[in-house]
Amino acid sequence: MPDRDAIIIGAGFSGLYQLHKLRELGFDAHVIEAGPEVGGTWYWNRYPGARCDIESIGYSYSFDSDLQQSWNWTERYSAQPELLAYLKHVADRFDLRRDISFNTRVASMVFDDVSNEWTVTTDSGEQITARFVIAATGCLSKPLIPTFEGLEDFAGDVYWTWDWPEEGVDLSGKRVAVIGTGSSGLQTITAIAPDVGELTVFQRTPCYAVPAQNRSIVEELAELKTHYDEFREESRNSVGGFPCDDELPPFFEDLDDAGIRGELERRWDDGGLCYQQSFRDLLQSKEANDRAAEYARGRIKLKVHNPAVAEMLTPRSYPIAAKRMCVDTGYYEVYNQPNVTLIDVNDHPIRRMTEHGILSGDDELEFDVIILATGFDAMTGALDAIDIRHGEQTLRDKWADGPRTYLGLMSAGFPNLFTVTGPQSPSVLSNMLTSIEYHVEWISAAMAHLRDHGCTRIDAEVAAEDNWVNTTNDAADMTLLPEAASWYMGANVPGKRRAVLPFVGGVDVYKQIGDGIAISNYHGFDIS
Ligand code: FAD
Ligand code: N01
Repeated sequence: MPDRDAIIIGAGFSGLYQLHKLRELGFDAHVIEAGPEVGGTWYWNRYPGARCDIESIGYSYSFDSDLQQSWNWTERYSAQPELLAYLKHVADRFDLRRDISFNTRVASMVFDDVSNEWTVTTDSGEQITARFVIAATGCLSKPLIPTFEGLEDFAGDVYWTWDWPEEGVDLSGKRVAVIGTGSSGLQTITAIAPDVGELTVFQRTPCYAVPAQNRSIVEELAELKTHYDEFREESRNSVGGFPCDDELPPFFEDLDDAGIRGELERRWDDGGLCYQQSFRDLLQSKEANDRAAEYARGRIKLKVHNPAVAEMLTPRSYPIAAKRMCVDTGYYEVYNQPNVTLIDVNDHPIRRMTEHGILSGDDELEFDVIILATGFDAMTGALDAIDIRHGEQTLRDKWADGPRTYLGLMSAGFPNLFTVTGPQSPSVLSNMLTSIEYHVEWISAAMAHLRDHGCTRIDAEVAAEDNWVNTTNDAADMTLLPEAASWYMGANVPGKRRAVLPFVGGVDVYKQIGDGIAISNYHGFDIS
């Protein structure tokens, strides 16, 4: 008998719920977490200004009505301390900590065909056997550390957004450089701009940022809670895992020019990522996309006083929403401050770091602090970092030309290994909480199904996987996503094979497929 029914890797939103769910079903499960605390994303990303960009009432667990009713979100978009407090509360409320090993990293795991067990080895050399392993390792948990020459020569302080010092950093009056203008950079820049002495932002590609229109929801929360069940049901059956008036017509159908503009204006002013669902075919139709992009560019221009800076901040090289959109709370206005400078690294490349700062083009710029907000090896990075083996095959080798999965839940040839929000599932194209809960529940039901039928092994069939990979790639090719060098495509990681990593068909469609497969006795899975 294995030591455990299941080892779960990671104690973020996914791993915590997975542990709770398996316990509820009577499985003996244990979590291994590299960090010293629960929270995953919300433990590691403690940088100033970090907050979610899906509304808190949706970016939270739905599985327990009492939890949902008793927790009081204070803002439309919660800040990192509140999200971490929530995850700590969940861990305590459901007594999860006693089954979590902290400060422990899974280094390798190997599957035994005779016993149908995984042997999991940690970075301290400890070995644990388990019937199942559930990788709840996160889509955005493996940081991308660019190799800036001379970084070690820099005499000032270097901070990474994904591992910000817990005690905080006093940046007041300092000369600060920020590299990266994705969501993390944008939130950091906005939060620190009022305090720093001088701020220099190094931008490679401008983002499209919609206003958050963040606000206190203390007054409206009681009313929101009365509709929670309907709201969650709508979320599960929506395109993006969060209701956004999904029934909108495709571009041009029923809408004249004024109607199109009105729709864009309404969504922009309402704030948040629903802007990218202004038209159902915004990611398919170039014309629809151009209209939404042009409108966004116009709104950006209105916020920035200096036309040359406004132009630098205006994205033109890729379709809107083909890179993850950002949600801002005063980002563009930062560039109206006299102590803030924007540098386009395409015109002034970062040649190297020096003792005093950064050699930017031909100029050495002096800084006290450099902040790196350079992103993640998304979706496959955390799994690639583990040596996952079955016989002669490693998952890393199998995925060298791009991930191959069935439903983003399993990869053929690696039995009894499930991935929560794995590649080729909606994951990062959705409200992750909706997708996480769906996967945790699907995996748990599959494990119970095996147990109820006296089975000990489940694997994806190669033919089913090939079919799913082709379906997801074909669907992605019909979108504009491949036109952007984004992390959705793996394009931000040097040497990584470009492939659209998430499933683009929507949470609602994916759920119908996943439910259908489960009901049909796990069609496409080999169970014995
Ligand atoms: P994570 O939270 O990433 O947790 C994975 C855990 O696994 C980590 O704690 C990690 O230490 C651990 N781990 C990884 N490898 C190993 C190993 N080998 N051994 C042991 N432990 C390991 N999504 C949204 O939908 N809305 C948002 O607003 C949103 N905001 C975000 C903001 C930031 C700053 C970032 C980085 C991401 C954001 N995301 C958002 C995506 C976010 O990652 C998910 O919403 C969600 O938090 C993922 O939870 P998870 O448990 O799957 O993974
Ligand atoms: O990472 P990113 P992130 N020289 O990859 C630049 C979620 N999230 O951590 O675009 C110069 O988006 C890079 O440039 P380019 C969300 O899903 C959510 O910000 O590759 N620049 C880019 O500007 C998000 O999408 C929130 O040309 C370099 C930036 O660094 C995902 O996490 C908050 C460089 C990286 O941006 C990742 O976001 C935070 C180099 N060598 C994160 N290398 C919310 O708001 C990279 N860059 C909820």
